[in-house]
Amino acid sequence: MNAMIRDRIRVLVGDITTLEVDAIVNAAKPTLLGGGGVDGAIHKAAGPELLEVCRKLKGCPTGQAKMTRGFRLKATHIIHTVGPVYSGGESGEPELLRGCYQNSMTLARDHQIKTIGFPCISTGIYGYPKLDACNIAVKMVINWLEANEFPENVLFCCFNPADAKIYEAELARGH
Ligand code: AR6
Repeated sequence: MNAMIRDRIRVLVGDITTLEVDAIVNAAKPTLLGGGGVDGAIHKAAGPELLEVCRKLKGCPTGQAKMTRGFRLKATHIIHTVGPVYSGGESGEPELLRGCYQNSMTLARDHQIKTIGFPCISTGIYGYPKLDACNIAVKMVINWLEANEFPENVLFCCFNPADAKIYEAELARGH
């Protein structure tokens, strides 16, 4: 990875609902009707209008992504993507997780989003091993940024310092 690409990627520790960016990504469930983890936090912070709009989306298949406004969030948009439930890694989980990043980045590019913030999709309730998930996220994002002008910047918003260390180490490896 060259320095220009590395400059477009940041690793943060914090609550993704507080980010003032063009889009944050939600690690949602297929119904898109809210849940626990980051999904619950985003729905709580965005307010009840988000749930109303999500009902009209009629769900989202695993690995795909759909976009809404951010409502009461500081983020302008929310990209809702559904990560795979990890069940050993032999059931297409890597491809599906890659799809989450790819389809989120595609939506961001198509809406000329400058800055997008990702949580560590699937690595909480869905049980994806953190290092493997990080490897997929970082590789996909680097490849994307090498080929696309938008989004200009990508934030990996980790909920705790241990997760951020995994991302920093993976980025330092360069790919
Ligand atoms: N900001 C940033 N990251 C967060 C936050 C937050 N406010 N809260 C949690 N995380 P998870 P999944 C991190 O479980 O594994 C929901 O019920 C968390 O530490 O939220 O994709 C949905 O409705 C972890 O690193 O999502 C689905 O049913 C990461 O976010 C299911 O959980 C993802 O953890 C999705 O499971």
